[in-house]
This record gives sequence, C-alpha cells and structure tokens, in this order.
Amino acid sequence: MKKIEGPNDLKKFRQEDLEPICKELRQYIIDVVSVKGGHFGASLGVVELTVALHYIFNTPYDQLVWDVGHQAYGHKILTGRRKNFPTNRIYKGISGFPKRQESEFDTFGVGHSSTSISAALGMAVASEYKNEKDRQHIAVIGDGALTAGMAFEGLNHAGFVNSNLLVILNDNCMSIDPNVGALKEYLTDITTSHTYNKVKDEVWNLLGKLSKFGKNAQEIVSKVENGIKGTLLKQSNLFESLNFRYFGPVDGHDVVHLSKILKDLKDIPGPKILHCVTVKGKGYKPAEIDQTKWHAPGLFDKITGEIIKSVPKEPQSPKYQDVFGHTLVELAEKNSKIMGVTPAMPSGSSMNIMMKAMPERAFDVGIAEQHAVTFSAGLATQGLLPFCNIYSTFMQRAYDQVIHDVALQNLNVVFCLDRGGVAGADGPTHHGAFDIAYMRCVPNMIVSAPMNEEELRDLMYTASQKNKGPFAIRYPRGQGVMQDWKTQFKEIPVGTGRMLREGQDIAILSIGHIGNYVVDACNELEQSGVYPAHFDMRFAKPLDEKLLHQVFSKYNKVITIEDGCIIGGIGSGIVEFMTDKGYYSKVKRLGIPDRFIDHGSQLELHKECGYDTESIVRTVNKMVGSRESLKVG
Ligand SMILES: Cc1ncc(C[n+]2csc(CCOP(=O)(O)OP(=O)(O)O)c2C)c(N)n1
Repeated sequence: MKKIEGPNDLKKFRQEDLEPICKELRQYIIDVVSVKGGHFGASLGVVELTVALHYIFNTPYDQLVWDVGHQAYGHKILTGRRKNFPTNRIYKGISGFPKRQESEFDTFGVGHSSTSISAALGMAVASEYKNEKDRQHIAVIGDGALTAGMAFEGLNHAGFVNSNLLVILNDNCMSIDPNVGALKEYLTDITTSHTYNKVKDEVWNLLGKLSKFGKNAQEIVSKVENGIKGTLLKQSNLFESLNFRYFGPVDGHDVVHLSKILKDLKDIPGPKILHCVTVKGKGYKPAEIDQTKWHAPGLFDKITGEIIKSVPKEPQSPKYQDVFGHTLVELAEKNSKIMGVTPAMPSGSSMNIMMKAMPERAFDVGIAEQHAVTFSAGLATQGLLPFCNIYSTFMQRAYDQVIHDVALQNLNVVFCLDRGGVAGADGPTHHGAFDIAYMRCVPNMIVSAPMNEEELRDLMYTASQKNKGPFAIRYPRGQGVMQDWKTQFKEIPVGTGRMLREGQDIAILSIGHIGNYVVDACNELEQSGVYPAHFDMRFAKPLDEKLLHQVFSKYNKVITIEDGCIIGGIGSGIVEFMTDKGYYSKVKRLGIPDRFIDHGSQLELHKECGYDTESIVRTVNKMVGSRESLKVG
C-alpha cells in the first residue's frame, strides 16, 4: 500500500492483489484510529468498496460522492493522504470528512447525511449539459442515510431525468444505532428473499458475460430486466419502480467480485442502484459485535480491543446529554403527556435512556430531522408535550418545520438542541454555531441555554409547564460542571437572567455553559484589581429587560459572550435593546466570527474565536485599560 499515492498507482495492481491491499488498508485505519480517534466502524465496512471504486473508476474525473463522509477514511488514504492521515480531525490537520478544499478527489463537502444522491445527480446533469458523455457519477449512501427525505427527493428526480448516475447502497442495517423504519425492513426483505436471490443469480451470470457483448450490453440488460419484472411481477422493487435499474444484493466485502460488477455497470447508462450488503466494523471483531459503541469509539488498544478511558483523579461532572436523558425520564414519570423524539441519535443525545425506560413514549424516527419536528408538532396538537432532541447543527435542516409547523401555530414543543456551540473534532459541518441566531428571530419561540446541569434541569422543568409554546434549550457537547447534579426542580421565570457577581468596571453578559469561562476570568481579573460584574442571561429570547436596564444604567462598558455566531446572536439582541432604549455603552460582542471555523478541540476553537478564559481576560483588560493591557500592547 505504501506504493499507492493515488488511484493511478492502485490501477497498476492485478485483480488478485486487491485483497491484500484491502487487508493493509484496513489495518492502517485500525492503527491510526486506535491512537488518534475518529469514526471507525463505517470506514472498515467500506474498505473493499473503496478499493474497488478507485480501481475501476477514473477518479477524480469520474465523480465519487460519499454520503455523510464518516466512512471515507479509506478513500482519503488511497487518494494521496496516507501520510497525513494521522493528523485526521486534529487542529490544523486533515478533516474527518471529505472536503473540496482538501483534495480534488473530494468532489463534495459532506458531514450531514443524505446529500449524496442530489449532489451526484447535479454533477451528472452538468456533465450531460457539457457533453461529457463518458463521465461517471457515483453516490455511496448508507441504509441509514437513505431514510432521510432528501435521499428520496434525489431518487425521485434522478429516476425522472435519466442521467448517468450510479447509487451504491451500502446496507449494513446500521445507522449509528440500529437502523429503524419500514425501509430497513424492506431492504432486509429483498436481501433475504429466496425468489429474488434466485433471479439475482441469473442476472449476475448474464452480467458476467456482459463485457463480451460490448454494444449489445444495453439490449441484454433490458432482456434481463424484463426477466426480473416478469418473475417478480408481484414482488415489485421499490427502486425499479422509481425508474432505477436495481442490481444486487451483492457481498460488499468481495473486492474482486465488486470490481467486476462495477466494471460492467460502467457500460449501463441511466440511473442504477447497486445494493451492497456489508458489515459495519468489518475485520475488527469488537467493532463487528458492538457496532454502535464502535461507530466512534475514541482511543483504544488495538490488540485487546479495550477502549481507553482516562481515569480522572477526581469525580467527574456528567455530560449534558446524560443530564438531559435522565431528567427527561424523571419529568416524564410525573407528566404522562411528555414524549421523546430523536432523529437517529438515540445514543448521541441520550434519548436511549427514555427509549429503554418508556419504549412506547420515545421514538427514533430515522435520519429525518424535518419529520421529527413536524411529527412533534402533530403530537402537540393532540395535547401531548414532545421533547424533540436534535443536534443544533442538524436542526438547520428542519428550519421551515420549526417556523411553519410549530412556531406559527404556537404549539407546545420543546426543542433540546444538543451540541450547541463549537462541536470540536467533527469541524464546521457539525458546529452548532447558528441556533441562537436562527431561533431568536422566530416569533413565539423561547430561546434558552443553561450554564450548568442544574439550569438544564430547571429549564427542562420550566418548559414542561403548561402552555409555554415552542421552547428551545441549547447546551454544548461534553461535560457540565456539577458533580451533584440531581437538584430539585425549580421553575425559572421565562426571560429572566441572574447576577452571578457584582462589579465596578465592566459588565459581562454570558449565555450558556461558556459562562463558566467568565467565572474563571473574573476570578483571575480580581487578582489584578479589575472587578467585572457577571450576568448569566439564561434566555436569548425573551431577553431580561429589567436586568438589561440595570446593566446599561450602571455600566458604560459591556461584553457579551456566547458559544455561537456573533451575527444575530444574543450579543446582537443586547445591542438591539441598547439602541432601542436609547442607551449608549461601549459593547464588545464575543462569539463565533463570521466565517466557518475548522476542526480542533473545543478549547482550541474557543481560543481561536477569542472567547476562552484567557481571551476574556485580555478583552476585559483592553476595555478597562488596565496596566496589564498596556503592557501587552
Ligand atoms: C442530517 C444528519 N443527521 C444526523 C447525522 C448523524 N449521523 C452521522 S452518521 C449517521 C448514521 C449513518 O448511517 P448510514 O448512512 O447507514 O452509514 P453507516 O454509518 O452505517 O455506514 C448519523 C445518524 C448526520 N450526519 N446528518
């Protein structure tokens, strides 16, 4: 594999060399991910597919689009990034997802799911328009990603325009958690159906001979098709009915067979789908057995398969997601109207706690954020109270549903937005940068963020009270700050903040967990004789106007800070208040600047954006004009 700097080098090998190459590639992924972290099972599951695709197709001229992109490590390694692969997901290193700026082989930037068919179809239509008839377009999509509406929108369009598109369905029966839904049942059905498989074998026998027929290939394929249609008249194929030619199911781990099939499919024009059956985590036993855990396991001992958890000396605070999961069950035990909804993130959001405790009241609806929101709206019309948990970044997809289906009808839906703020190593596709801004401008919407576990519980409790309307609670990835977090529930009056520290020189207004940096910064500043006041706003909407009147009456220097985009965020809201009410103070807004922030640890990115503890101290010093800041410059 060391000789492979790109697909052209791969093409020099004989077919019999492909298996050993797959073995080496798989081992390299295991070697690196075990010590550097990242997504794991998905890339192992497509090693053979990746090798076969680059072996047969003329990438990057032929355009290969990976869906989600968490499975594209093999692709990165084979396309010139083998040496850089150990920097995967590390600050300033290569991205964990395909990225156009990174390589010409990364034809489309991904991270969010279910975009591949639409993107590849766009490319196919463009090729047709430019008369590039020899160009191939391939979308590789998982059975999980296929559950999203957008994937169907793509299929629907592709079957109609008849462009040259190959969809490869990587069917491993898994999303991050086990895949759910009727489509999954259907795929299992066609994979295991005896009639279907018998006919399939006949098709493959014929296809095996295809290359020999050259120009007549098309004719043969239609004969075969008619054969299938005749035999399976009653058992119609979903993809066939959408005007795709369906091939498969095939063993996605037989690299030689896959290469032969892909070669034959090159000669078949129009939309076609190849159904590959694979095993997520293939080739690494622990990952094959517990596929959810090994989706992104963190560091591990590759020999023993033990996941390495650093054992901290002191007891740790819980993750916000777990506080959410346990608190939801606690609330639901007391309030029979509460329901749980997650679009394919039971483990990631800890909704699995409620799904286990109350299976009839908590739903994984598949990778379907739009549906999750409108489904929640439907529940709410019937007097139920859904807690719809969606990562901040994925909620972007359901924005119209939030406005049109929930807010406009002022329905009681609680949106718990996990991973609000910079997400870390997943990078710009996953940062929860925009939710405060995009929620704040929606009428009827309450927008809140807790600074710690107790506030998260109290906000959830508050949101569960009667007729609050749409209520968003956003919290970050990772741990909170309280070890004893199972506090008594208290209702927080909507639109009220709290003063955490009185001060003299300047006021700092924070929202959310990031307020803990401010606490540290204020402690440090106090040592040098600077006394900022600190307010935890709790609500970005409605803003605590009483509190803001006090702030702007007393302080002519104000800093706002949020782990979210500066444009349109709470800082903007506070400045709007200031101008509307005729105050004038010098205000510095800290938050994510108006650009996309790459990947790195959360702390590295907070630093880069200028709102880690150190940066807050620096900003305060600069604004109050302390000697410290004069010294610095
Ligand atoms: C819009 C969106 N929602 C949720 C996710 C989180 N997510 C990442 S991978 C994944 C599962 C994908 O399953 P599948 O497509 O079958 O690929 P596999 O991991 O099984 O290879 C999910 C839900 C996402 N990336 N994008």
